[in-house]
Amino acid sequence: MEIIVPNVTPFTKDNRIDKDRLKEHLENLIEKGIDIIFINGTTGMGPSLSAEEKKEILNISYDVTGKIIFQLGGLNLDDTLNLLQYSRDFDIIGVASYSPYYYPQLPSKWVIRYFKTLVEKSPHPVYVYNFPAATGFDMNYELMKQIDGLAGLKDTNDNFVHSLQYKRFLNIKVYNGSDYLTVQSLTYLDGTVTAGGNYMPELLSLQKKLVSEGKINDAFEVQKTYYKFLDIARKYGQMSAHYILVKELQGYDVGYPREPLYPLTEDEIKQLEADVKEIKNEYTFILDKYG
Ligand code: ELE
Repeated sequence: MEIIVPNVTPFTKDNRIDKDRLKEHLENLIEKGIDIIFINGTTGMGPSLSAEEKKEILNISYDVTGKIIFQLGGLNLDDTLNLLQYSRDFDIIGVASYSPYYYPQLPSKWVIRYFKTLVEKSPHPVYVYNFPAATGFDMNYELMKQIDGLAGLKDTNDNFVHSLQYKRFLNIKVYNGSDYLTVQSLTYLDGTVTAGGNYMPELLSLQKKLVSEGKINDAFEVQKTYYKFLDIARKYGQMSAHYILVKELQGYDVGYPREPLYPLTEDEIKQLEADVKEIKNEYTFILDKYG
């Protein structure tokens, strides 16, 4: 069972990747027990990154750990195949891609062909990143069944039955990517991919430990606290709130998101800080109680 964090990508004020901050952040996540880092995911603003930047992030991350799933999808297949080639020299867990997105009503045979091409050309195990709410396309288990050689799938989906179907009908690793299904995914699937792990790695590791010890009810108690901070993130726009929450709960700066995902305003930051202050004691209390 694995806990996977799709890391935030720190940008500088002038919109470049902030290497030092990215490194510091990943070091902290690994130290706190995160098993795998999912780079260039949604939380990492994958669709806003150029192919060169995706490479740069792979290089910086690899200085910290090889426990990486390298998300390299995009709408220019040449770029994606070049990134696959480039990844050859890195000893990583695997590569991943979301399905081609934006274009409406893509014939599923094209999407299948896309993933088959990745499997054929990849030097690493290939994971499908299914996020129908974002891509407009659902790589359901019936489509997945038509692609041989896939290593696994991350299903970012609030419909847990949908995630369970992959486990039931396919012999691959299955992770659910909804922040609110961590304990459920650790219990019934191969693990969880959760953005909340960026700012709550201790609570995430604790959920894994309790599930592995069979203490599911305790894990649910920890998850209740996890939920409270997730709710705060969503109140302000989670993609940008992540940057402030890392500072509040982990104590270091991860820079800025990339516009048009705008950073929170000063007023929003103040309100968020007040929200965190109200429940921050609970974070340490729950760690002491169950840790
Ligand atoms: C998820 C989001 C999902 C994380 C990634 C992820 O960033 O690559 O609101 O729970 O659907 O996409 O954290 O957010 P919710 O897999």
